[in-house]
Amino acid sequence: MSEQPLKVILTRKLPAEVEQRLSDLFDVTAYNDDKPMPQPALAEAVQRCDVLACTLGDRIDEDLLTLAGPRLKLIANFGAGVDHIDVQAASARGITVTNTPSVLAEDAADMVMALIMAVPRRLVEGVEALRDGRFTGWSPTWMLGHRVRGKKLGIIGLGRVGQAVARRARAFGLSVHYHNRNRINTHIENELEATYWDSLDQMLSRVDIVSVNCPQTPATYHLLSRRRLELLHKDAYIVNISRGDIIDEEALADMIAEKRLGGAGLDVFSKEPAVNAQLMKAPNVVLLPHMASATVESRIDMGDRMLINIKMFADGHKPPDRIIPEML
Ligand code: 8YV
Repeated sequence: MSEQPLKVILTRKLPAEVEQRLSDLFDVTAYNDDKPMPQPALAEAVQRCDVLACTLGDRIDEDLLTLAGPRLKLIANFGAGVDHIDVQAASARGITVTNTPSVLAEDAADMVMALIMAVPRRLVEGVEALRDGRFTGWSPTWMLGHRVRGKKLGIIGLGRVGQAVARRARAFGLSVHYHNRNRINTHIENELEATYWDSLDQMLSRVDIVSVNCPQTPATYHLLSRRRLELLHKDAYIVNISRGDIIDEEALADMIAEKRLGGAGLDVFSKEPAVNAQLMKAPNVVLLPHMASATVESRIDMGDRMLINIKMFADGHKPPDRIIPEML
């Protein structure tokens, strides 16, 4: 590595302390806007930096990577999901891609639990009823939701976030079921008292609540297809804080409108920031603006994690959070 500090281009405004720490170590150019960097600016950035520090919302596809200059050797993503980056194309050009896993798992799992509680217990409907002046006093028959305790939770993807969800879910009296690309080790399975389902279809037909916690990859695109959603019973709930396209969103919206599902708690959408109009209107859904990891603590930790990856790379080591294309 040369003595010159690496040229790092930040595609998005990050918490001030993160930007400061990065600037202390590297030659940083920050894009000081809280919007995704426009594609022409990204094209210009990849030509003149050693490290592109990007985030979700940036489209780092093959066309963009074709324009990359010879200096670009690391794409350090601020965030866990890398579905917006063509990791194969990067790897083919000798560019390493890293992400920031682990650090946001606990906060994301809290949000899953918040949605698991909010939908069956009609939290948002209750707040709205009160604000609209429809609360005329306690009633034995008004605002009845459904009990969470005793329900079966099916987690799709028992990685870091999925495991953190499972731990919380047990405390709420839910039984934990999971489907994962590979069965996890027995020690963790026993600790979580989790039942593994090799067949996603079979798990879906038996659970009451589904939590989507797998990454979006070509293999998980519309994993919850219309056919699979139809395997769920009509009072089942779906929670998704991962990526919108893992669910066939139109099918989900239709089924909710037709009362063939109990409801949904969604933090992510197919065409963010646009939200499906049918979902917007449904009373039994809780919709959030992609904020599962939105805590000051997570965002600072994500920044630190990104910095560690860049620093390790700058020092000539393999960054800890390398994405291995074959693992996607
Ligand atoms: C989300 C994210 O909260 O890191 C990402 O890629 O999108 C996070 O901000 C994530 O969906 C949690 O699983």
